[in-house]
Amino acid sequence: MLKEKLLELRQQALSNIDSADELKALQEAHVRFLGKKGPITEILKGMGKLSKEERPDVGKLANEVRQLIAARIEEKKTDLEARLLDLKLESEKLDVTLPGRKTVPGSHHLLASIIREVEDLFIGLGFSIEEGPEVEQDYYNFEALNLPKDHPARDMQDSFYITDDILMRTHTSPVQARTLEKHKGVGPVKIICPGKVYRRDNDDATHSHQFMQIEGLYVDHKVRLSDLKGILTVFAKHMFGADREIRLRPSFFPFTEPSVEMDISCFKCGGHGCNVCKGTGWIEILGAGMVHPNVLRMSGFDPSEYTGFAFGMGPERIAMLKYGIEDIRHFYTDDIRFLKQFYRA
Ligand code: 2NL
Repeated sequence: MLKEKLLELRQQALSNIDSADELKALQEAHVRFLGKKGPITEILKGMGKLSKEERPDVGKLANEVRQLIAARIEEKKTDLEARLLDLKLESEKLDVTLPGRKTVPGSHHLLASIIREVEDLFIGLGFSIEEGPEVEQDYYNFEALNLPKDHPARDMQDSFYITDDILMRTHTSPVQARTLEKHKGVGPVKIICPGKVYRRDNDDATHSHQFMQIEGLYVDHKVRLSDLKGILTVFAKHMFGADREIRLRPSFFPFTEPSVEMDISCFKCGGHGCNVCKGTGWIEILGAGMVHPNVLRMSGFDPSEYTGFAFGMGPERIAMLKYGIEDIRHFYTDDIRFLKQFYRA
């Protein structure tokens, strides 16, 4: 009886093990046939109840069956593990001969490149770069620049106000006023101030409520309008070609006296008249002038000892002219197809 049962168990166990295709099934077979509560353990435990004649035969067979099952499980386990490893190796195979994925190198934004170009030129001319806060006091943005409260020129530079006295700067001039103040009446001050500025404007092809400005300031003994003209000529040739000529037209800014507007000879037609210069041969590039004595005085400089020139330009305008861009919003809407055209190494 027991011998037949053991042979049957052996049969069951071996076919169970043979058909196992997961390690988990093997573990289950181990518990089921060889576990503490399994049938073979039960039989071995009940040996005492057997007759003396039966005992050795049944005991021997039970042990043999147990060892056979254990050995077969071990064998199958080694087998399965090898097969699983093969599958894993196959699925994780790497073809090291495949060509690599190309990384797309980034680049500066066109405006950043223009600003860098202007900075590099002026650093070469002995200027240094100054930066300052975009959230600014009314005093530095307007008062210190000869734009007292209720001055009509404030209308052209309506801003975003944080409080009655704090606003988003409408130009980078407050950085220059702050720098002058820091020098405590002792020149020279020779700086370039690039940065973001804000105006309460409705965005369209030529207006943006946020845009860039680059201003320059040179204050020293005996700085003259002819110095301004010389520096601006160098600038025009550097940015728009060695053949450029400049002309200054009288203008008005509250913080300079006299004030001028600078044109360059058209880089497309050379001055004969075309669509870029609207037939005039000249293109307006920037505003400038001799620093107003009131501005010098308010920032701690004695206008009888010091004079200076200042200029301000919009890098968007320079980029639009240089590359024929018709809409200022292209700079700020991050369309990669636009930006990509100006990638530089
Ligand atoms: C323009 C004109 C200009 C200035 C900016 C300036 C700054 C100080 C003193 C005097 Cl601290 N002037 N800046 C002067 C003239 C013109 O900008 O049309 N910019 C886009």
